[in-house]
Amino acid sequence: MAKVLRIETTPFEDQRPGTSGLRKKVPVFQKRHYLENFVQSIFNTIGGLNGKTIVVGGDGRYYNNEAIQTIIKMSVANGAKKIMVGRGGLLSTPATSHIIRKYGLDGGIILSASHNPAGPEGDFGIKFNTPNGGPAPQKVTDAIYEETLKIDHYFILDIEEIDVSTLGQIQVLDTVIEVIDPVKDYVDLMERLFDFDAIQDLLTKKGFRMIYDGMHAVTGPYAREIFVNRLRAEKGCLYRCDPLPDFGGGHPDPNLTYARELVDMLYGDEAPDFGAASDGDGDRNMILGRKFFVTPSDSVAILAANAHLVKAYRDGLKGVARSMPTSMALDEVAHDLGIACYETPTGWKFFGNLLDAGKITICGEESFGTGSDHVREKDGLWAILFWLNIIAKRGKDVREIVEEHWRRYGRHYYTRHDYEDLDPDKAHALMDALRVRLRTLPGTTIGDETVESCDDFSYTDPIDGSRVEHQGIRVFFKAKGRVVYRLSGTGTQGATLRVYIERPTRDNKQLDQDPQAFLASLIHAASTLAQITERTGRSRPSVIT
Ligand code: VG1
Ligand code: CO
Repeated sequence: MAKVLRIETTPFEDQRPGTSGLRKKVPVFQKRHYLENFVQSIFNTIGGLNGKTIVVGGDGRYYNNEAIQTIIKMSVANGAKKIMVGRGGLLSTPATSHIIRKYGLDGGIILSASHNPAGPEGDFGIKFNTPNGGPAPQKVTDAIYEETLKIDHYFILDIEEIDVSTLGQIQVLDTVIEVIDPVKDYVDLMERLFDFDAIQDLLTKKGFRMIYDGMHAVTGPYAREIFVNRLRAEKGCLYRCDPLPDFGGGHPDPNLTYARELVDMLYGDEAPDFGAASDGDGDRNMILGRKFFVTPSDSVAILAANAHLVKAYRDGLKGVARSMPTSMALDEVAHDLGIACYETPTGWKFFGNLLDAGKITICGEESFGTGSDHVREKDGLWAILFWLNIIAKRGKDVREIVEEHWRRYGRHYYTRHDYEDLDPDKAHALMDALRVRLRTLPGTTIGDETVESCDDFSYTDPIDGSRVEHQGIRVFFKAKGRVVYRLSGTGTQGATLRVYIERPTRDNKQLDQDPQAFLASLIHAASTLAQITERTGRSRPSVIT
């Protein structure tokens, strides 16, 4: 007979959630009481779990199974009415968001460190989503953190492993544990949003060839159901679609650096027409055409401009939003459509209120994240289906669609330079030094670039009035162009400095340049202004996207 145990514990000082939940190395999560303290702190913050229903699932990475068992046992011990679990402990981030909304749950726990590498020495993460299906807003994550600093006990069940490999319900004490199909509800939703007949036509009849890279992460089974079972594409379109606990040793981040094999296929001889990838937990996407890469900032703008072609959005968009460092390509489209474009801090949690209030329909981030009001997370496969839907309706290829867009709205050249694994003290000192100089920077000239204005981005949520500060330093240049500096809030090792560089042009003769070359003088100004080499010892970024 299962018995509820009350376990005495002491707080950990380092459980403050970052941009997207709590992320740490696996050995940190394996410390005695570490995961339990955080989970109990979530439960305490939402007023206990008594009589409530939540969902739990993860991206299948190393330690997923152990964590799922712990969370189930703690949910029962805390008196949950029901806990839904993705079969095998798997659920993509957007699918979890959908499940919370569809079944009107009290929340959900997502186990993932997204695109960070996995394995015994890799990363693990945990995130709480609220009843709207979205990541907990700042005031909730702050409250969870406060709770972790005072926690002195938690509840857990003394019971053997619970089988989560077969669909069905089991009753333990007052709680129903229901193992659900992680794929079906989500794919049904996609089928309602998009024109599957038109996409099937594209994928089967017209000799169009696509390839989808699951990066050995959570989306493999979703992609198989969508592309092969429902859309009848050939099985060969699925690449790395079997989830592995270490993601095959890879870094499941869909970008030009970490999805190298896919990029090589799309740039090789006999390249397919369309290539796409998603990240560890299925919320990011990368879109490629034949010998062509679509920047995420362009992608969200193009989806917005073509949304009327898609079933779910044919009546128009209420508004759009982008994170502050995302390029202003989306603003051009919003302007043209006569709708609002909101600028939020980095992190999906800031879109939640705007979506809930019906202010926006589509939103996105430069970090390969795009989504809409269909869920409250960014959604990789959704973005990919959206692109396929547009291609099917317009009968043009990726390159043509993007180039036409540039001719109409101008092109926003864009790049992000990341300096990873920096000494945190040095990285903070660099940001502090910039902050101190904010008043004196305007007028400064570096090479061809002169600073016009600059600020430290703060944001007041238009719906609930909550305010956050220090969300990144923005520097605007006289010759149109912008550089943004911020420190990452998702890493687990050292600090990562992100430098975002953007310059728009409406000159039709300038549309086919290499972004690094086009942006060279701004890139130079960006690194000189912040004294990146002197302060970090790095002469070049570790990753360029
Ligand atoms: C990064 C991205 C941000 C994204 C976040 C979570 O955060 O820049 O845009 O929302 O990751 O994405 P940061 O703080 O490291 O810059 V995911 O797919 O890791 O949940
Ligand atoms: Co992710």
